[in-house]
Amino acid sequence: RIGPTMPMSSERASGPVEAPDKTVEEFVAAFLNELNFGQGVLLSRSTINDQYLALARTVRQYLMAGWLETGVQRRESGRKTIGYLSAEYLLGRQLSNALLATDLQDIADEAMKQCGIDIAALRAQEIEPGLGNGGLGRLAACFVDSLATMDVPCIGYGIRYEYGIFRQTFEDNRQVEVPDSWLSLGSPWEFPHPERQVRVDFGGRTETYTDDQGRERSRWIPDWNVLGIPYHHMVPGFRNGTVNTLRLWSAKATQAFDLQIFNSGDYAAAVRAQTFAENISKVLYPEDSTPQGKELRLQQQYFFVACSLHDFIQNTLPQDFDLRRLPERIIFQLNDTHPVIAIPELMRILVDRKGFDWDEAWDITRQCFAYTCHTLLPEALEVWSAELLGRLLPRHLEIIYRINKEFLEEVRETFPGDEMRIRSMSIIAEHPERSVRMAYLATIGSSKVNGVAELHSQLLRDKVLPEFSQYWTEKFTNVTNGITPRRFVFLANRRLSDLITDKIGSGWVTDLERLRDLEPYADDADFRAEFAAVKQANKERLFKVLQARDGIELPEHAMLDVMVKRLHEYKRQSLKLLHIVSTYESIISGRMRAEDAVPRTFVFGAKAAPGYHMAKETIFLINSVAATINADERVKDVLSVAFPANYNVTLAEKLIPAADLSEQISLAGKEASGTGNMKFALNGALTIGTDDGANVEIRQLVGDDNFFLFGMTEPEVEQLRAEGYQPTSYYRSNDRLRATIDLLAGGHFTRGDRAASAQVVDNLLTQDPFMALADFQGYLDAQDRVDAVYRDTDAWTRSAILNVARSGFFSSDRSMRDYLDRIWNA
Ligand code: Z2T
Repeated sequence: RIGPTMPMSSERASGPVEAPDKTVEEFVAAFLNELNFGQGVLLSRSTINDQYLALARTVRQYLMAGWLETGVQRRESGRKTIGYLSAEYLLGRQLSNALLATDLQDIADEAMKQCGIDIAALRAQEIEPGLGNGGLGRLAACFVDSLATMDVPCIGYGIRYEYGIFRQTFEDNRQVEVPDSWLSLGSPWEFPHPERQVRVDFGGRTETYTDDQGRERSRWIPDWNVLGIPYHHMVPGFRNGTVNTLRLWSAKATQAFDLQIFNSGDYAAAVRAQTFAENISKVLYPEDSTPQGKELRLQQQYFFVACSLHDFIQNTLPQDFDLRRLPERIIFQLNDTHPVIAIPELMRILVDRKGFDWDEAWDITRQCFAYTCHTLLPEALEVWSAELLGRLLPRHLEIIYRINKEFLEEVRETFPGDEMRIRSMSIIAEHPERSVRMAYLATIGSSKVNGVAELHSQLLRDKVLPEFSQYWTEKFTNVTNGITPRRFVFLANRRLSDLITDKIGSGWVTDLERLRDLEPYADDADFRAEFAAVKQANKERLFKVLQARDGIELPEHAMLDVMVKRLHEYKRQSLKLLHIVSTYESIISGRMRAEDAVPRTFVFGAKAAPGYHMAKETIFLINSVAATINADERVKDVLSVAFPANYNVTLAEKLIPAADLSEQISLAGKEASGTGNMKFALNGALTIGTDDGANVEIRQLVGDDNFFLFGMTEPEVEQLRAEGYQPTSYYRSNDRLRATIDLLAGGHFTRGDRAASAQVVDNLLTQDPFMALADFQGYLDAQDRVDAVYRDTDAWTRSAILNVARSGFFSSDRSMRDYLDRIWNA
């Protein structure tokens, strides 16, 4: 068919907003209309990208009425809104999710077929918005999905980075980063609203003055500013008509800013100044959980927080709203400390701009915030130097000092003379330089503080914020993370979804605990066969993807053993590598016959922060080991190692449903929660894991028989550390470990170049900060247990089914219920 076709009827354009009918005919008509009138091309002349954009805009039409209607309802109802403040949203592709939410998948398939288009090619055209690093950003995306599905009012606030997380490529086995220009081919999912721009001030100084009532007050005289332009994204609920909003801010130079320099005649400087302002939302910082303390990052944080607070107070509340009642209308959830500058910002708005007394403003402010901590690593706790904060946000620093002074006075009343305690609770650290501890500010300025898994919340209370948890026992709580079953089961694993729905109906998609009803089928041989066939089909689908995407060829029948997550020493990809090399060494040394090994395919997916040297060396070594093993005839089809580049949400959706074994092997006490672990369990992989993060809860739920536990517990880690950990003693006393490390160190995987593997190996032997060597033997033993169960196909499949049936708890819908009940009072 060749367009153009009739435009949409004119009644529709002027009457209430209506979606096209959910028929193939109307879908085709709307699509051609978008192609012709939106994209300005004929079908016969259109590129795949034209077609993708037109399809996206067509699906958008089906969401529009719900979006506008949700907006009206939200304004009229006066219900409390969740303002989710997050510097990251790792959304994944939008097209498939929107088709799923609107239940248009089959109609769109058929409509495209009628236009002679392969819809799969259009889906593949979308560059996923990678506006996050990993777990924290993906969690934010799952949470907004759940809130829309539960019809809870939520605005997700964040930053519209022009470049998201870098695209990873490999050159000579080393990671090379390529900028992710996700907007370059058009961005059909966003709605720019330049008319709703917000001005954000920076720099300058403060001065004191006396107000009309004779009170001493402070005012901020900033010296530069930028504009924030909001871009709205739809967040569709699952087939419920609700569409919430994600509001991402983009920085633009203000006219005042460039004109000033422009008038001085220096045109080049004026243009430079513009770039300077627009740099603020240019690029996502690629460090997962180890912030770099860069000035631009603080600018990003304040930029999006200032825009968001202003937006909510000025544009979302009714005119003349009494701000004393603000806590009835909003709760700002702080996704880690990245948005914590919102606390002094709200104080500034209330005190400096709205004329509130300090005490009343403070009372309001604390009720409007709740803080989620996502880490235990001391190096990941954000601290800003007072010098930098004072230079960029002088009034905010002043406010922070006052918050601190009044808080410490209060503590002094409870604990007179306990100056040690006072110092340890101060927001301000004095060494090595005067600085602001953002987690303390967050804790003091929030009504609730939560960790992200039971163990993590416990350690947060006991180890990270012990004085605070004693002082405010009620303030601390846990909400275990979750994942959206829509994207990570229903969308990613259609085959499994159909099998489940066939047995227990489709209610599980929005009520995941219903998966319990699958338990009896674990003992049903026919069901097990079907379940195993689904897994096999998912593997074949994955292998096709890896073949097309990376040219990787994998054997059809091998256990698929997967470790996908950011590259971090605490996550211990190096321990996984030791296991692989050890198995390989056993075979090539003749200690084990290849025929006796359970065939395994190991898959890694991991990005390293560009400045994280040891992580990049580990990537190099994994790639080197992979190349050597894959080329070695002695282990052909018994051991294979694949490391597809650029692991992201899109690849996760293919990889996770295909996995047999999920690797969750962090050193106990280091992984706050993990969420990949939940995705694997819900897709029928068994976990080999330590007693860490949400692994603890997964094991409790699925049962010890269906989980391969190994390694030290957190108290054992502490004890070993206290005794003085010596990795070489493990190397000396364990023959397997020694043979493994010697093979790695001897240049076998690096064409005889011993130096090439030396950094990772020496780090393990001399520092081993995350005690991989101490857990090595336990890990191998657990892997032997994995092999034994895997040989018994029925036993394995039975366990896999039970993992699915018992993991309903890990729905992010449940996480949202918990936040609503325990934190938001909404
Ligand atoms: C992050 O992804 C996580 C924690 C951070 O601490 C920062 C980032 Cl970017 C500051 C991860 C945790 O490592 C992971 O255990 C957890 O599951 C995830 O956040 C979501 O809570």
